[in-house]
Parts: sequence; C-alpha cells; structure tokens
Amino acid sequence: MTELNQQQLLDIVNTKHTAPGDARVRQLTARIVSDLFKTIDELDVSPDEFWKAVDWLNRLAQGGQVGLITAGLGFDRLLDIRMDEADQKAGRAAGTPRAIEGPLFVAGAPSFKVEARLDAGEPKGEVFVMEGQVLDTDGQPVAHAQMDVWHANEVGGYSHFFPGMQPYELRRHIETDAKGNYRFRSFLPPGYAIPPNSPTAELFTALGRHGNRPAHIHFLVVAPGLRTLTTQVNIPGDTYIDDDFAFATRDGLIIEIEKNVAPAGYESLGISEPFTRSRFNFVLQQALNDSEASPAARMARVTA
Ligand code: MBD
Ligand code: FE
Repeated sequence: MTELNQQQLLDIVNTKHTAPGDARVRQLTARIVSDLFKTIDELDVSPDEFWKAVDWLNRLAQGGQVGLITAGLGFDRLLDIRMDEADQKAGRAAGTPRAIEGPLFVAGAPSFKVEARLDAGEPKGEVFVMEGQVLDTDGQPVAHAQMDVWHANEVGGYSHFFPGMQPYELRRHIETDAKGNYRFRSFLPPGYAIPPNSPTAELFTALGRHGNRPAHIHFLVVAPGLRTLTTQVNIPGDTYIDDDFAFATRDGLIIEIEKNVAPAGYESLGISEPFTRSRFNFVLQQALNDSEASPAARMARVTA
C-alpha cells in the first residue's frame, strides 16, 4: 500500500464503490466531504477540535436538536428563499407567503370540523380567537381544506418535545366548511427560546448569538388540487419580530390583533367575555402536480 497525500485520499473516498449505489447521494456526499477536507486543511483544524465537534454532533442528534440547528443556521429559510425564487421565475408568486415548518410539527393531531379549541381548562393567557377562510388565488373559498395548527405553551414549550405536556397539547387539525371557514380558540403564545444547557445553546453561546423566536403560530394547509401551504403567523409587538433566530418572519404574515371583541357568536368556543381576535385568510395556489397538493413524503417523516 502506498502512502496517500490529502488529494489522493479525497479522490479515493469520493470515487470508491463496488456497487452503483445512489448517484445523487454519491454526488452530494462527495461535495460535502470535499468541502470539509478543505475546511480542515485551510483552517488548520486540530484533532481536538475535530473530535469535540463529533461529540457535539452526537449529542445534538441524541437530543433530537438537529432541526433546531438547521433553522438557526438559516438552512430552513434558505430552502424557502430558493422556492420563492423558483416561483418568481415561473410567475407563480401568489397567495399567502410560505414560512418554515420548523422542527416541531407532529402529524395526527385531534381533528375537528370548522372550529376547535387548542387550549384546555383555565386560560393560560389572553383569550384569543383566530378565524378566517381558506381561499384560492381567485378568491374562491376552498371547501373542506385541511388545516393543522400548532403553537407553544405559556413558557414557549411544544407538546411532544417539552416535558410535562399532554400529547397533542396546543395542536389541532381543523377541516374548513363549504365556504372555507375555520376558527379556533387558544391563547396568544409567547416567543420561543432554544433549550438552555443543550448542544444547540452551546453553539449559539459560542457564536455570541441569542436563540429566540418571536411569538408565532404554525400552519399547514392542505386541499385537493391546491399547493400545500406551510406557514407561520407572527403576533405584532414582539421584541424579536425582526430578530428571529430562525430567520422565518416575513411581511404578510404579521397578523392584526383586535382587543375587546364582543363575545356574541363565540359561545361555542366557551367565550362569554370580551376577547382578542385576529382575522386571517390563507390563500393557496393551484398545484401543478400531485406532490405539490399532497405532503405525503413530509407526513411520513413527522407521523408520531
Ligand atoms: C420553533 O418554535 C420554531 O418554530 C422553529 C422554526 C425553530 C425552533 C423552534
Ligand atoms: Fe415554532
């Protein structure tokens, strides 16, 4: 066996195979390995630095925090920007803007027709109703659209990820009526902060960055023939609204809040006193193919 220099080693790593494998995976792996070899060489990464990073990655993955890091380093927003650019080029930039799903969606939430309560028991904050319609880009109502809505609890925790919460707490599935209507009651959530003393927090501390998100509510809206919309709305007035650690806030997604709305007509949501309301319509584009209209592959990865 001959000695190898760096380039010879890289060439072997990137070309060695005894079976065809998957061409795309081979292409991506070769590129990433090449870039990392280069980083290690040019930035003179020491073995201690390298193995410290490996330990960090192991702990990150063990804690299920890889999706926090991807959001915090801008990858999730990058994917959205690239889809927005493709839409611009194709002349199909219409409807409600997309915003990143984030790592905390769970499929299979309890399902309700037209209206639901996300909260349970005692109000945990300001009583809040969000309501509106699902529409297509011609302004036509979308009958029986399927909406998933999820948000953080009063301390910024999401069920299935934050200890002590009930399964599907603050997560619901709502089917719109024939006129595309939906409404739900909950409370205005606070912002989110990355878990302290976690691998994610270690990196953010080392980067001198905060790990806060402004208050937001997540949505996934699906309807036959229409393009699945993954988005979030932001609650105005939050300190971090223009300083989201996940870079996900955008114009067109900051809801308007009406305070002291009269309770008449909201009895079915258990409301008998003035409350806070927001009206918001979700506008979905026409789907160009089945996969745009059905998030099947995505769902398979997030089913609890
Ligand atoms: C969140 O609540 C979130 O929405 C994102 C994108 C990342 C981390 C936590
Ligand atoms: Fe979130």
